[in-house]
Amino acid sequence: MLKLPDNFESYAEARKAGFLRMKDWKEKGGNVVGIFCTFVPEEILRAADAVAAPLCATSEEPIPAAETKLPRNLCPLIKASYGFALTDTCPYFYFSDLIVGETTCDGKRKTFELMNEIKETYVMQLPHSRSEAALESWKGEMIRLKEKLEDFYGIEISEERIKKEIQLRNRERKALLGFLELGKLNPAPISGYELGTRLDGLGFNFDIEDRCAVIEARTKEVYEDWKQNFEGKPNKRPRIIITGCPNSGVRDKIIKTVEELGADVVGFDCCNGTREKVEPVDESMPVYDALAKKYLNINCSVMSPNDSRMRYIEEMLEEYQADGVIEIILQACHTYNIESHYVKETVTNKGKAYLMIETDYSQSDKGQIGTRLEAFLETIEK
Ligand code: BJ8
Repeated sequence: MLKLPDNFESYAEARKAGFLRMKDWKEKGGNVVGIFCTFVPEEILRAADAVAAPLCATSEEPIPAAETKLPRNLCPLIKASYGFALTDTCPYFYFSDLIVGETTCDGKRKTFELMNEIKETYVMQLPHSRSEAALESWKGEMIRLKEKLEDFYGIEISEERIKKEIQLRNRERKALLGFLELGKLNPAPISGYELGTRLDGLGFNFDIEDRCAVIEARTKEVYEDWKQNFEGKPNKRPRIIITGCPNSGVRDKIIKTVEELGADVVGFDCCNGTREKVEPVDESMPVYDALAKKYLNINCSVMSPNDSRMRYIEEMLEEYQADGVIEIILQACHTYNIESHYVKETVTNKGKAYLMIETDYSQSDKGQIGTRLEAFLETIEK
């Protein structure tokens, strides 16, 4: 595994550091909206002077509590997130004034009903296709979210303000993409473990300008190091792309293990990767049309059909010079699980190796996953 820098901040450390920033923000009277998904347009939340608190949980700790109300055979991300809310043990949930959910998968959609009993949970009605009618309806959802926030906070949100936030978030997307696309360099200049951890950690820094400065500095540092020490050197390590469900809760079990076994994770087709960042919001369009268009194009498997994800994976295989794809499915995530049929087809048609791992947040399958990863990497000849 490529070496981590001395000042590397783990995900847990970044999450903890964010608690203090959020406490400070709340004490100054700041607004906080909790979210679970990249389909929720942060630009509108920010235009309501609210910071978006990421609530997708990555720990198995609150799952037993969640299972007192939710079925056991449910996605661990949903159970863990709900478990934190139920046990009141997540400071980000605690500090949230309002939760904004979305109708992505059935599990989340129904859990939001239960969550609403704990804290007000407003649900955006996401259409599951990209037709003209869906776009129109999703635009209506953008406007309704703005009206909800105006009503909830007793404020007015202008289109000018939303425009400003669109520009700022586009700048952030560019900076984050620049960092993630370091993975296109060959040999790999940075471990995939660091790429993913840093990206998730940034979500707990609520100052977008600062997020950009931090990530641009690290991008520059890594690139310069690569120019000096790696450029032109032969690469014997398999280059792997990760796709599928959000992987923060299984990063140590899968991504770290892949890299310790001698491969490099170079790209991420997932929400804590490039998925939401590849398409900026069109700054020349009226704001609600632009936001609806951008946010309906996110390649999540809840969309049907979702051919654009397959096209993106094909592009990634080329651009990242990948040898194989590992698809991570969180237990009981039916949309990704079913769509994995097409992902496998897309990857193997290009002559690349494919492995699907279905798992949860427990450690019980760690050994078995290690064995499967080892066998998978042996099939890739370099
Ligand atoms: S845009 S990936 S963050 S929905 S919660 S769908 S893993 S069963 S998280 Fe997601 Fe938004 Fe899509 Fe991204 Fe499956 Fe679990 Fe549902 Fe999940």
